[in-house]
Amino acid sequence: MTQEDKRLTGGELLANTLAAAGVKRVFALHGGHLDGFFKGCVEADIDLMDFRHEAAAGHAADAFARVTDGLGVCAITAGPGFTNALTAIANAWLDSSPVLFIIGAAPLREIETNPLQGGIDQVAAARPLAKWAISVPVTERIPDLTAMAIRKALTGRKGPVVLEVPIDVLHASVRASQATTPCGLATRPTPAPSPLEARRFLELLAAARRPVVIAGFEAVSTRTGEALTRFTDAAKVPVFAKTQAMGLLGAAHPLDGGAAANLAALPMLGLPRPDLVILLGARLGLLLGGRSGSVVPHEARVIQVHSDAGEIGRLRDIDLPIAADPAETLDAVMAAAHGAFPGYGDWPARAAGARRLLTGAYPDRETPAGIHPHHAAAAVAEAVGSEAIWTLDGGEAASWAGGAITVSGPGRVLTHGYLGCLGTGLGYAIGAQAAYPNRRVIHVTGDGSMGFHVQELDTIVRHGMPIVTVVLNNQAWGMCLHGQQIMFGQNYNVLTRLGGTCYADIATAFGCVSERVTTYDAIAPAMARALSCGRPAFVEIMTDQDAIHPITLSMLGTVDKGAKEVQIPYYENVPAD
Ligand SMILES: Cc1ncc(C[n+]2csc(CCOP(=O)(O)OP(=O)(O)O)c2C)c(N)n1
Repeated sequence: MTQEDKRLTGGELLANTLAAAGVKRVFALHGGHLDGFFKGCVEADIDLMDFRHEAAAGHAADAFARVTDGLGVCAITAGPGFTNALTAIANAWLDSSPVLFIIGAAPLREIETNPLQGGIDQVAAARPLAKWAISVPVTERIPDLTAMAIRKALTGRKGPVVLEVPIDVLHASVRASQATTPCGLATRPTPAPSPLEARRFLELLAAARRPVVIAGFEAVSTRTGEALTRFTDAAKVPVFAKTQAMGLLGAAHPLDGGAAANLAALPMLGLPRPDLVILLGARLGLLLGGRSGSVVPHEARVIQVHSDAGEIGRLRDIDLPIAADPAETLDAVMAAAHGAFPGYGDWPARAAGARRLLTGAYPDRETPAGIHPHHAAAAVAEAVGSEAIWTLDGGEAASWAGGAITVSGPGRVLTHGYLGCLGTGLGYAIGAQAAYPNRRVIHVTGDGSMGFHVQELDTIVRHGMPIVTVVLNNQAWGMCLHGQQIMFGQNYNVLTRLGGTCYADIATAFGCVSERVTTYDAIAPAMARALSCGRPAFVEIMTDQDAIHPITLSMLGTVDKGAKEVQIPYYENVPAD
C-alpha cells in the first residue's frame, strides 16, 4: 500500500495536523467522544496532560500560550465538558490569548435523537465567546480546517478558536490522498508602521515633556521586551505596564515605573501627570482607568499601537493610531530617530519612582487580627526572588502580590484580565510549569478563589510539579466584603464572609507539602521549606481581614459632595434625577 492509499482516522488526521503545527502538548480531561483523537496524539508523540475540571484545563492551555508566546491546545469532551470550559474560552477571548479548543460532539447523523452529551448547539454557544468557532463536517476536511483554526488563533488580534469535531468524524477513516492539506500553518505576519507613522511618532516625542509608555498584553514577548529596552535606554521614556505585561525591561531597570495604576498616584507624589502616553499593545478599558482619565490623562496626547485597528480609539480619540506589531513599531522609530532623542530631564527617574508607592504605607507587619497582606506578599516575593513565573488569583490577594513581586522577563505574570475571573490561577500555574519545567512557578491566591479549582492540587501532585501555592487567607471574599463595608457600613456583610477552613490540611490530603503560617516571622522559613522541598508545596498565610487594598477603593468610586449621582460600585456613577 502506498502512503497515498494509507487510511487515516479523523483522530490521526487531527493529531498529525497539530504535530505539523509544532504542538507538543495538549491539556485535556477525558471523555469518550475524543478517544479517537487521544489515540492519534499518542501515536504522533503529543503529550496529553489530564485535569480534574475542564475550565482548569482551558486555563492551563491559555497560560501555556501566554508564557510561550505560542499556541495553547485544550481538548474537552462533548456537552458538559464543553459547557464547563466556557469560562476558559471567554477568559482567553477577553485577553486575546491564542488557544485552540478541540471539542467533542455527538455523531452528526444522530442530530435531534436525544443522544448522549448532545442536544446543544455548541458552535452557536461558543461563537460569542471565541474569535472563531466551527464544526468539522467530514473527516477529510480535518487538516485544512484545523490549520485555519490555528491561523486564526495566532494572527492579527490573537484569540481562542473552537473546533468541534463530532465523534463519527473522528472515528471514520479516509485515504490519505482524500484528505485536505494543513495549509498556511506558518502564516505569522508582523505588520510594521509606515515611514510617515514612525516620523509622526518622533514628532510627538519631540513635542512632549513628560512621556510614558504603558505596555499591554500585545507587548508581552521577548522580542518586544528587547525592542522596548533599546527604545527606553535611548529615548529615556519611563515604562509602566498592565500587570500581565510586567518584566519587559528585565528586573530592576531604573525606568521601570511598575503598574500602570501607579500613574494615577503621581499627583500624590507631587509629580505632574504625563503629557504623552504611548499605549504599546495596550487596550483602553477599566484596567487603564476607563473613561476617568486617572491613568491616561484626558489632556495627554496618545499614541496607540495595536494589531487590531478597530481597538484603537476605544474610549477616547487617539493622536497617532498605529495598527502594527509593537516590536516592529519600536524598531522603526529607533531607525528613524538615528539616535537623536530630546531627553526629558529628571522626569523619567521621578516618574519611575512611583513603583515604590506602597513602600512604608503599612507600618504594622501584623496585628492581633493577623498578618498584613502587603507584608505577607512582600515576604513571599522576597523569598522567591525575581526569576519565577507568578500566577496571581483572588481579589485583593492578586493586587497585594502584584505590587510586591519583581520579575525579570516578559510572560512571567499571569493574572486577571477583563473577565475578572477568579479561579484561573491554579490552571495557569500548571500550564506555565508544563511550558517551563525548570522554572520556578508560584501561585498566589485568596482563600475564596482557592475554592474554585482546589481539586487541581491533585493534578499538580499527579504530574509531580513543584509549584508553590500561597494562600492569603483572610477568611472572607475580601474584596467583596470591603466593598460592602465601604458602601454600607463597617458591620455590613452579605454573602461575603468565609469560615475557618484549613486549606493547608486540604493540600496535605492531596499530597502537597503544606503548612499554615500565623506570624510574620514564620513566613520566610516556611517559604524556604516550600521552595527547597522539590515537591508540590502549599503555604497558607493567615492575614488581617480588615486590611483593604487601595484597588478596592479606587474601583468602587465615590460620589462627589453635592453631586447628583447614584453610586454604581465598580462602574461609572449614573446621574440622579
Ligand atoms: C468567578 C468569579 N466569581 C465571583 C467574582 C466576584 N468577586 C470579585 S473579587 C471576589 C472576592 C475574592 O476573594 P478572595 O479570593 O478570598 O480574595 P481576597 O479579595 O479576599 O484577597 C469575588 C467573589 C469573580 N470576579 N469571579
